[in-house]
Amino acid sequence: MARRVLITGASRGIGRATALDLALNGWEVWAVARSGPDLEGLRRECLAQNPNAILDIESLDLTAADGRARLRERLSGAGVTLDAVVLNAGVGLFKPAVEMTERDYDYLMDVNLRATFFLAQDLLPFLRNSPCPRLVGITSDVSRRTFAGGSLYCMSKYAQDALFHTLRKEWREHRVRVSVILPGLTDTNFGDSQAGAPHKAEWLKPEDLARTVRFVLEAPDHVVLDEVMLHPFCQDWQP
Ligand code: NJP
Repeated sequence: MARRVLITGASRGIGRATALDLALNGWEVWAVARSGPDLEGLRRECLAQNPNAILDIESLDLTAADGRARLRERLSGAGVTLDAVVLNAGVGLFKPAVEMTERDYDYLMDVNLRATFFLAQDLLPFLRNSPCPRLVGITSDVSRRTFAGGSLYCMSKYAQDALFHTLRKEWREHRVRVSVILPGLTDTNFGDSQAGAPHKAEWLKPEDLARTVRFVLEAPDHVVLDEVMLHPFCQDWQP
């Protein structure tokens, strides 16, 4: 039977590539993001490549409690058991800390922290009946380093790292294998940047992350990849 995975932030970038890769490799995918048209485009592309692929889409704002409640109800109503959850949605905002406003703070923390925290709380129970449940957090190499202009973003990624490591301990008794993937520079539209810009030519591609997520999800049952950090070779990573 096909395994079922829910992926957040699936309308573009890393989440989209991951949803497509998993759906084309035999997973049943629930793809979640705000942009309905982008999710429709993802489904069309997926079915064009394999008409038998299963890719459901759910358009909602993860920062809205009623949106998250709708997702919960839809999963409960359909009697869904999930085998994996990939919490990937995230936003970035980069400027000196002294220039950050409370609005900036709320915008970034609402997605990266509040939504990630409450989604984990909402979705982990749907993993309970899976024979080999897995939770994957797409965090960042800035869960382990800081850089000028990245105060709020680095804070949010350090905190996500703490959350996933805590969940690993709390959900061990339910056999949930919790992994974090910590990417370096990746060529997407992240933080309002331009995917495909010339200076990103040597960066990781979303497909590199997609392959990594599948490797983590398809590890033998007795294996958990606690952490996977990956960088483009051009990025000289230092903690
Ligand atoms: O970003 P991007 P990436 N409700 O902007 C969704 C981490 N990372 O793929 O709602 C629901 O292309 C948004 O969908 P939409 C990074 O921190 C990246 O690069 O339609 N969904 C879109 O699908 C993040 O955690 C780099 O706008 C919401 C997705 O999130 C993850 O990788 C380096 C939402 C963002 O797609 C994916 O980033 C690194 C909301 N309120 C870590 N807000 C990098 N790119 O260099 C956003 O170390 N989304």
